[in-house]
Amino acid sequence: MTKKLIILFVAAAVLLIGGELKKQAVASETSGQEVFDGIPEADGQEEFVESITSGWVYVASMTYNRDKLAATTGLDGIIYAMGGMPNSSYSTDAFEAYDPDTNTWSVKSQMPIPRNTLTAATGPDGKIYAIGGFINTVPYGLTNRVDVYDPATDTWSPGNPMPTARDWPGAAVVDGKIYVIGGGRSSWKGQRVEMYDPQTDTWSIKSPKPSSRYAMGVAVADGKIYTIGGAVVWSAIATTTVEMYDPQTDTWSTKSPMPGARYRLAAVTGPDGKIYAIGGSDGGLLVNKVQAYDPKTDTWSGAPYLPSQRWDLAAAGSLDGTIYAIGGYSYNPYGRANTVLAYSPVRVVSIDIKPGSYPNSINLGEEGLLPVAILGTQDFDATTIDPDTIEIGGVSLAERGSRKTPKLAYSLEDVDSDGFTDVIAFFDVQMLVTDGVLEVTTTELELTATLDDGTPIKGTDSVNIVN
Ligand SMILES: [Ca+2]
Ligand SMILES: [Ca+2]
Repeated sequence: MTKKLIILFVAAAVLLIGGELKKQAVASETSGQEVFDGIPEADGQEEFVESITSGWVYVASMTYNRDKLAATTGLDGIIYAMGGMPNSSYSTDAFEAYDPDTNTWSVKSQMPIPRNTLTAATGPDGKIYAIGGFINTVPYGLTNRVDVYDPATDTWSPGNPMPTARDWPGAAVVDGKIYVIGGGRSSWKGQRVEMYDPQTDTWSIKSPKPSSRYAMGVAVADGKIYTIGGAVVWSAIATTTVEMYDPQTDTWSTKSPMPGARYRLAAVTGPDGKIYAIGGSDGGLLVNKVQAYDPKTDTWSGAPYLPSQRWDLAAAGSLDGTIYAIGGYSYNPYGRANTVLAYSPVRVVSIDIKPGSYPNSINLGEEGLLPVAILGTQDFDATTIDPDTIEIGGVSLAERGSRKTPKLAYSLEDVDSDGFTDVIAFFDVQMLVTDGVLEVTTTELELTATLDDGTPIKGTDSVNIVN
């Protein structure tokens, strides 16, 4: 990926939009809700940020514009977006579902009560939990309310409320339990961890988070919960803090800080196991920053930036590994957004089924191995592919050698003589047929694998089934 250094002249940006922002801040204050919601004065300093050429694309927009919403992915891969604010004074009960396969949003039964700065989680039963937040109507204020949506019936029912009323919390699900972390408007609430067990319909209080924060990014990787950034409670002072919660031991530990403080951001785990921290504010200005945290190495790396600044957004991932930045308050177009951006951390590479020949004819009855070349290029070192992870439709590499000491069937060679080493992977044709990957109607195969550094790759090529 090409790295490009862009220089943001923040002072100029403030001159262009400062007037609008001040208006926004005043409106928020007069609503009586978000006394810290005004965007702090910029310091006028130039800021230098490193950005990677954007890999984000706009997908279908929601029906309703809003910020301070929540989103979660259902067990069936449908992404649900709920609540938030369509303007600076009121909340919305809007509830919409996105199907990544068809790239369509559909409006579902509205939430029982409009609210914003809530959080959301998907239970092990496939139900969608809308948790906490702020209600602008009656009963006004922070809420401990939990509403439960059943996708099977498109209906809401009241859930067991959480012990502590909080806005701006984060939620995560591990082993079928829902953890609600931080938020609220007092120091102890910002450290609060409460766990809901849907099986017993009970809440329990867990070890407090070391630092008190709200408006963090929260995501799960490998059974641990990561809380990223956020602000010191009731201060709007953004932080770089990363703290990890281990539900098995009920303990917290501090991890490598995010490069640059941010709050009112969103976080979601990608198919590469990295947690993407998206947008938010550095405490002075909205940012379009996206950075990736690798829990395996406790390190941060760059990721494609959003096309424009955005905060109070929601994020969710689809089953195919695409991550989505949903709604929020955006600089372009300016205001509360219904727009949705998608990014796939999966790297697309070139493959050649039956290297050097075409049209890649396969007889479904043939015994033997199907060779597939994964082609190296100047930008892609094919020798960094982990052979254990190479698959087509869930079928791994064939094995060769003795039964006692089988080896995965692959070789390294420059099959297309372009000077870059390629991986030739061999698959058992009958295994592909048995597993339903190869059928009479198959016209294309997709190969997937993972590089040594965890980056997922995929490539597709056509096949011609002959009988
Ligand atoms: Ca070929
Ligand atoms: Ca080559």
